[in-house]
Amino acid sequence: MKVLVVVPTYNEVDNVRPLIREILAQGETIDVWVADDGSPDGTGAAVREAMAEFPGRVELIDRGHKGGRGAAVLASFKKGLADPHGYDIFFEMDADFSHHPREIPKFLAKLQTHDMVIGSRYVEGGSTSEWGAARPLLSWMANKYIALVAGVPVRDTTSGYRGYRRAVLEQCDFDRIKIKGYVVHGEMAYQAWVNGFQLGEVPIHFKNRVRDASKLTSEEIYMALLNFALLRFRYGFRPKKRARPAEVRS
Ligand SMILES: Nc1nc2c(ncn2[C@@H]2O[C@H](COP(=O)(O)OP(=O)(O)OP(=O)(O)O)[C@@H](O)[C@H]2O)c(=O)[nH]1
Ligand SMILES: [Mg+2]
Repeated sequence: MKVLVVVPTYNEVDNVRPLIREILAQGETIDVWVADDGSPDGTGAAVREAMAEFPGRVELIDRGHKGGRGAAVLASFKKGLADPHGYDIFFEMDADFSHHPREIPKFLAKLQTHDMVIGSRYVEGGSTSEWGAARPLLSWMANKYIALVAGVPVRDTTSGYRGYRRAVLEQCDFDRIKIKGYVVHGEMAYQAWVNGFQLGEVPIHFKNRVRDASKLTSEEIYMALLNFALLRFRYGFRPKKRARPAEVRS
């Protein structure tokens, strides 16, 4: 089973190499693509060093200018689907160790019976750390809101740590995803669900890096709330019928 882990980066020079090492240590059939938006801190150069350290297992997708996490990941998935390696499983995860690579085997186990697996802070065993009061509340409320207006049967729709079977991404209509902020995660999950795929969650520990303030603007928040409310009308209310996933060969 060939696995591709996509890591979006913007100014992650200190994290990216240690992260690549930890991801590759999770299995011999795992490759890593770093989708960097021309980070001024030299993240790209650090990735090139990792490419020399692990020949054939690491790629740099240099996108040149800052275009947002979501856009970088979607572009990498498109490229990954067309890649001759024929990847069976795709992951996305943050570069700042908020998402720890040691959780990857747990995702892979669940992907034996599910099409898309979300690393969840809000299922039993999941947790977060180092957060102030505002952000966990905002995140929790956002997830409750999404559950209410969109009805996707997962607890942590906004989590950016996830694994997809190839078929889920092949069916995904990337070009319909217009807003490239934090709603990308909700919209991808909605598309997977409406396309009839089996969604699952594994508990993760989300370790937040210490930062002064939330980078979300109020405009981004309003646009996200509106977009979630429209998902049902844009994509339909009910999942298509689809045969249950076959066991993936390992
Ligand atoms: N390619 C790309 N990656 C990005 C961009 N913005 C953020 N990222 C990456 O996306 C991931 C999540 O971004 P973070 O900055 O950690 O966002 P956050 O977790 O909400 O905020 P923090 O509290 O700062 O950690 C990290 O790996 C970032 O390097 C971007 O514009 N382009
Ligand atoms: Mg982060």
